[in-house]
Amino acid sequence: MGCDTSDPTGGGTGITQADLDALASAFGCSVVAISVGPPRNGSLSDDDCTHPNDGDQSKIDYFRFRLSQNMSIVIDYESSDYDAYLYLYDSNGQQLASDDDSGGDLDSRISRTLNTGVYAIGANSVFTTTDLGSYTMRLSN
Ligand SMILES: [Ca+2]
Ligand SMILES: [Ca+2]
Repeated sequence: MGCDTSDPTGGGTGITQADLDALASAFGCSVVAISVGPPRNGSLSDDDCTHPNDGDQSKIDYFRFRLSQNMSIVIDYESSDYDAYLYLYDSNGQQLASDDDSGGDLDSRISRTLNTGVYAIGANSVFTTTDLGSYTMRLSN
C-alpha cells in the first residue's frame, strides 16, 4: 500500500475485488484499466453502454485507474470523429469533474490533483447515438 512508487498510477495495480465490484455496481458497464503512458486508442460504437443520465442516449466507455499516492494527473480525450465529452468519477461513480472542450478543437481535458484511491473516467460524446467513431485517451502526470 503506497509503496509501489515505480508505478503510482497502476490501472490494475493494487485494485481489489471490492474496488472492481464497486465500479461494476456504479456503472453497470465494463470498466477498463488505464495507467499513465502513451495514448490509448478506442472507439464509441453502437454496442457500447449508453450514458445513464444525460438524456441524449449518447454512448460512453469507462476506464479506471488507481493512485497509490496523492498526485496531479491530466486526462486528455481526443476525437476527430465527434465532439468529445469527458467525465472523472470516484470509485463509487460520483462525478468529480467534467469537461467539453478544454483540450482545444472540441477535445476534452481534465487536470486535477487527486488523493490516493481508485477513480474512473467516462469517454462520452456531446450529442446523440450518431456521435460515434475513434478516440484516444491519455493519462499523464
Ligand atoms: Ca467502446
Ligand atoms: Ca468537446
